[in-house]
Amino acid sequence: MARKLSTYLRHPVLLAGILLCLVAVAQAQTGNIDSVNKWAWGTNIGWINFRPSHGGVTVYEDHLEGYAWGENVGWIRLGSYTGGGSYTYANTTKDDYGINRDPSGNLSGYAWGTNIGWINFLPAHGGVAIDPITGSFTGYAWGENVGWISFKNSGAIAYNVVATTVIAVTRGDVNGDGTIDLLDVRLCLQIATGYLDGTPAQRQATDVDSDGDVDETDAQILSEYVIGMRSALP
Ligand SMILES: [Ca+2]
Ligand SMILES: [Ca+2]
Ligand SMILES: [Ca+2]
Repeated sequence: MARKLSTYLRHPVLLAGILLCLVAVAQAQTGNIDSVNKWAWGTNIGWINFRPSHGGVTVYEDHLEGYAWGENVGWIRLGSYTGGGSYTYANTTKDDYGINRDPSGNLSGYAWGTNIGWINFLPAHGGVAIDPITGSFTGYAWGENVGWISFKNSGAIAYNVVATTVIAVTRGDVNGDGTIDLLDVRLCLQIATGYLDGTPAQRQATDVDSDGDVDETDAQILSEYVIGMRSALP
């Protein structure tokens, strides 16, 4: 027999658990798109907000989840999955659709607009990517009923969709492309010297000696590893 809600409310541990769940749901809905740089532009449908109230898009390492809001077209869902972590959409049935992200940041797959149908993130003559370094979306998606949707413009009317906490990078792979090479050494040096800030995940990946900071020692260790003087990271 189901317990009454009042039973849970009298039990402080259960109540704390319920509250934690509610907080987790609220955070998941907010997503990880920047609170200012959250706008895409549809040629025929106007602004699309990737961090709307009561919604929000989350960029995970290999897929996207959540909802964007089109001012003229309503909710646009970036994927049918809601579990976070690692996931790849098949995009072969209406129950398993969404946007995938490859290790270089290129997107593919379909979003679904309640009022506008499928939106292809890897159309002919277009395509969308998320820069692994900056989290910036670039390029064009294609809505079957609404035409082009643009994610960045630096002209008179500047806009961009930018993810804030992008990628769970592995140690040493600073740009999150799946290999550890000289590009990562360069990024490590740029972060160590303060030329780049890096995202929290990148700073974590760059701290190869795991002492909590990013400095020349990390750059030295990483470069020794890349040129073969070390067989493993510490
Ligand atoms: Ca790399
Ligand atoms: Ca360090
Ligand atoms: Ca150090």
